[in-house]
Amino acid sequence: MDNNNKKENLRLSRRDFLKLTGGTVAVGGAALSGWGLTELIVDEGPVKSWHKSVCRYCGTGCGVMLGMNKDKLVRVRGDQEAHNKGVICIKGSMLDSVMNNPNRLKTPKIKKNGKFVEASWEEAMTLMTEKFKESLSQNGPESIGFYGSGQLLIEESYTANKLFKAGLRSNNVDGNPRLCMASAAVGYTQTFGKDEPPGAYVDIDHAETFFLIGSNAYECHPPLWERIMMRKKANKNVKIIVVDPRKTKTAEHADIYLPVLPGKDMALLNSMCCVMAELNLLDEDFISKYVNFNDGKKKISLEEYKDFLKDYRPEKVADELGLTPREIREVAYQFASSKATMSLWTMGINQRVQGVYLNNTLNSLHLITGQICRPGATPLSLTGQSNACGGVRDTGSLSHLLPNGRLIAKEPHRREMEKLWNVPEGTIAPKPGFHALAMFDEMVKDKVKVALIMCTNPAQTLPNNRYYREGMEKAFLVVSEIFEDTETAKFADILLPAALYIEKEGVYGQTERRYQIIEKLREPVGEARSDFDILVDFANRMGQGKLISYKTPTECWDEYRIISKSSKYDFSGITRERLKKERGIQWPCPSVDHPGTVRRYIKGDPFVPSDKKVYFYGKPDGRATVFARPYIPGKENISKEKPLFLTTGRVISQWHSGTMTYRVPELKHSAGPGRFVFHPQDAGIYKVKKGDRIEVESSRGKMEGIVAISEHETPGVVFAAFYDKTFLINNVVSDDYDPYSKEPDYKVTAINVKKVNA
Ligand SMILES: Nc1nc2c(c(=O)[nH]1)N[C@H]1C(S)=C(S)[C@@H](COP(=O)(O)OP(=O)(O)OC[C@H]3O[C@@H](n4cnc5c(=O)[nH]c(N)nc54)[C@H](O)[C@@H]3O)O[C@H]1N2
Ligand SMILES: Nc1nc2c(c(=O)[nH]1)N[C@H]1C(S)=C(S)[C@@H](COP(=O)(O)OP(=O)(O)OC[C@H]3O[C@@H](n4cnc5c(=O)[nH]c(N)nc54)[C@H](O)[C@@H]3O)O[C@H]1N2
Ligand code: SF4
Ligand SMILES: [Mo]
Repeated sequence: MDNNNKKENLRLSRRDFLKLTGGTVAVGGAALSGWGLTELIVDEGPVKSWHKSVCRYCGTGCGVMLGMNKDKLVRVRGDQEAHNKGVICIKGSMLDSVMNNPNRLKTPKIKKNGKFVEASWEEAMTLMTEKFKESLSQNGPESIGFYGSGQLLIEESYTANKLFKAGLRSNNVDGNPRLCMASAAVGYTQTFGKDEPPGAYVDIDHAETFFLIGSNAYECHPPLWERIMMRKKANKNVKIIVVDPRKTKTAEHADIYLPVLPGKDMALLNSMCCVMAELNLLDEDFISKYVNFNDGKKKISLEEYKDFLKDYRPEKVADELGLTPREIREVAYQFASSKATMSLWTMGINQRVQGVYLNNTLNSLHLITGQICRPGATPLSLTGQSNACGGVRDTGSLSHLLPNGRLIAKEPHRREMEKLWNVPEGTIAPKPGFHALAMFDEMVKDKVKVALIMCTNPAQTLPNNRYYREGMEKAFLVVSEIFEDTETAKFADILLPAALYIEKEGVYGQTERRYQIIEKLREPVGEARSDFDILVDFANRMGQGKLISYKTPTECWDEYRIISKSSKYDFSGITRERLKKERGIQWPCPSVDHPGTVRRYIKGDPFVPSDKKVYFYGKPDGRATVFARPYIPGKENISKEKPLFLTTGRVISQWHSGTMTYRVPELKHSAGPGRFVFHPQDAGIYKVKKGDRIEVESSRGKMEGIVAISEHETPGVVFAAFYDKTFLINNVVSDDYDPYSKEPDYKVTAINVKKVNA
């Protein structure tokens, strides 16, 4: 901990911080020194004790040191001994402000005649139980649902999943990772036979080419961006390629920037593969040993795959992409010929109607060039939420999944889980439940009648929002929240006050298969309870006390840890004791003396036979699959009537629906209110200027908002973030989704704009 205490005597008040930065976003990869600053700005009194923890927010999963003064969080700084080496971002550094907010929801509330009335836990839980029981007996298990979150702890998601699927016999368990990681998860599973990435963050320190596509890492994964910048500083051969319609802060630092038009990346990736084949840049040795080709229905040969690629010659697709053939060739050559290429992508790829195909093809680029299974050479899908990987993907808390990569639809998988959970054969229903959008759609259609919503704010974050709100209005909703004034809380029939972050204990799993623990450092505010305690109590009241027999997160972890033994996720060696001591451990980790696995599918991975260098053990023959995936234009395309693309996303200082970060004055000030952001050229064409009020119309509806202008945007593309609840951009965002992952496309909506007369 010595390292962590070095800077203790340097302090800056928040006011000083704002003065210094002019209130704007100050921190980012461009200013390497900026990171030091974030360690200094939090000062709420003397620290009595330091505790290692994990940041609450994003999938980077930064290790943080929390300075406590009795039960008050007074200081946050990056943990020098964690993978992020002390670097954290502006949101993480201000966690104390959220923890110390006085306006938390402190008691349960029940809606009576349209108004919330304070209630006891007993009253709230009794009513909740009655409603679920009534719906189950009158309308069956399809009429109830659980809508969870990649921000719940592993023990919480695991418990909800087990309770609903093996106890209440409803597979209607889904959550916000469906809006976020589903395409990456399905993409990995199809390519490698198993979800979760083969590589790790440490590959950043070895890569020579970074291929960032649909990722604004500068704003959304700042410490990883910082790490990329450090790598570039250390090695002059390092090249950064960024593919993004918007000239983001990430794109600004690229060596090669491809401003591709929204929605068309499939043509680009196939074109890159085509160039690689034409220029003999394929790694035929790697291919012959470890790769199969498939057209989606059957195995094909390498020659047939090459034939498929011929339609994507750069000259054929460049116009459609808004690029030149030369740019495509340059990027393909750089990707294939560099010593080690690492791809990083996020929502610009996952949240797309072709999200799974895009993920498949990104994996394929690595497989056909042999840019995989070596230090620095790997595909790495960056995770969004702090616990989307560990909490939801790994525990199988989505409507089609069971724990550790098992599928509801596969009978042997159901039988296995029934044995492990000690429930009679046939308990788990064979039909997958409703995915996120379908669950709310079925509320509109009155099929799903009662649901528990935990740690997520769908009334603000679902696309085509007005439609799904109809369902929230109709159904009986129990909402577990930390604040009362969220958009979703408005639709609650019962509001349950949830404990937040260090008011409870549990495990988070981030992007690189690393599990880390958050320990409880103070009591919940008011009468708030952890989501874990709420779920265990609910299970008992529903007569499922035998199934959910554990009482503490530790007991739950031990059950789940042992269950993992019979899967290729095996993390049975990651005990609570180790988590408390170590800075996270990467699975597979089959025994307590195992150090964890940094890179999968190569020597050192416990599942790779000792006589093999590379082995894709998710597949029966040990070979990964390269799919020939066509580019299919989406329905949301520009036309005379809708001449602009709307794309949506994030800014560095705000977290999703803003319920936490928009309450922190410095972060609110830094982001400003939600706006439609135009490129100056479009502002000229559409005759709008900063501050104008406009109406935006899409296929899903209309909304009004204020104009901002920025050189970071691209002509033809309007950007909007979704943190401001007074600017509900999801009212106009399309809810078209990928047919395989069911992940909605928040990135491509065709719109027209009209000035509103004052
Ligand atoms: N500051 C901050 N950080 C966060 C979060 C947050 O709320 N705030 N949330 C976390 C979560 S849950 C997530 S999922 C991640 C998201 O992290 P990112 O995916 O990096 O963030 P986004 O802003 O959603 O979108 C990324 C980029 O995709 C680009 N894009 C849009 N359309 C296309 C396209 O057709 N093709 C390509 N190639 N690119 C396109 C956008 O211009 C944008 O720059 O961030 C995590 N980190
Ligand atoms: N337009 C547009 N919309 C998007 C996206 C986009 O790119 N564009 N991205 C999508 C993606 S990738 C994501 S991940 C989603 C995120 O969407 P959401 O999950 O809906 O957004 P959050 O604001 O993270 O919601 C978390 C909620 O949980 C509450 N909360 C915090 N901690 C706790 C806790 O410990 N327990 C409980 N019970 N509650 C707690 C918070 O107050 C907040 O209301 O948004 C999606 N929506
Ligand atoms: S990058 Fe993500 S995990 Fe790290 S401090 Fe920022 S919000 Fe927290
Ligand atoms: Mo996300």
